[in-house]
Amino acid sequence: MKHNIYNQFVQKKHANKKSFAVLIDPDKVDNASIEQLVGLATEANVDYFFVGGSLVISTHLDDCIRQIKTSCNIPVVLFPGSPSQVSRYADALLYLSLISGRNPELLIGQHVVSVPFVKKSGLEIIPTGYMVIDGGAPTTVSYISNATPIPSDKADISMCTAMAGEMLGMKLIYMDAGSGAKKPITERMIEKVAQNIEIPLIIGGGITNAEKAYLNCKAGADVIVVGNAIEKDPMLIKEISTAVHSISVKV
Ligand code: 1GP
Repeated sequence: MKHNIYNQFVQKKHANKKSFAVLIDPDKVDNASIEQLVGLATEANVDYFFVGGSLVISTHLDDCIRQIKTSCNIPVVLFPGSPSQVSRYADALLYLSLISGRNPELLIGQHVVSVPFVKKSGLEIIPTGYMVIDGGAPTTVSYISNATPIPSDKADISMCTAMAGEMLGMKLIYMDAGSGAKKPITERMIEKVAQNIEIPLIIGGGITNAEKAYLNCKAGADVIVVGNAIEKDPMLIKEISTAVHSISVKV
């Protein structure tokens, strides 16, 4: 089934429908755990699987995605930490530009090198302004990106960064405290960013319970991404999904 993922993001935003994405790190799954995740996610009406990681060591990305695609209709969106994490079996690719950093390689350099391969993949490409926010401890993304994260209490910097990203043509903003962050992004920062951009806003990093996911949505997040907490307790999928989907009217 062909999905138009970006249109879905936009339409849901206009309808104030929140989405929940389960992040799968290919290094941390095998056939059995994918089967379990797919079963739980289907039952809980999860909106998307995001697949990727800041550093992926294993080489079974294609196989992971094919397994997901053959067992459910949940769209698979690539969230790549590097150009090597592109698979034509997915539905869409978040084409990330690290707009919070000042590392030209991650703003444009790697894109120039990878673009012929990305184009050939036939994937739906979604230009995404990626912003790393300080999560209280060095995370893989902060180390690998060699870029300073935005301080967690500097909501104005995040707001202006997201606004600049939108004006430069980004179609999505993804604010990430990093996988396993000790401190997830504050509602204050989310609110400030959400009130000043029109494009959909994805929030992830260190979200470990349904309440936090709910509060993030209330503050203006359109898509909530959870990876680590679900790896530890896959049963959280149902709780978080219910919380995210419980918000459907504008407040
Ligand atoms: C990380 O936003 C994602 O890039 C999700 O983070 O693994 O902490 O849920 P967690």
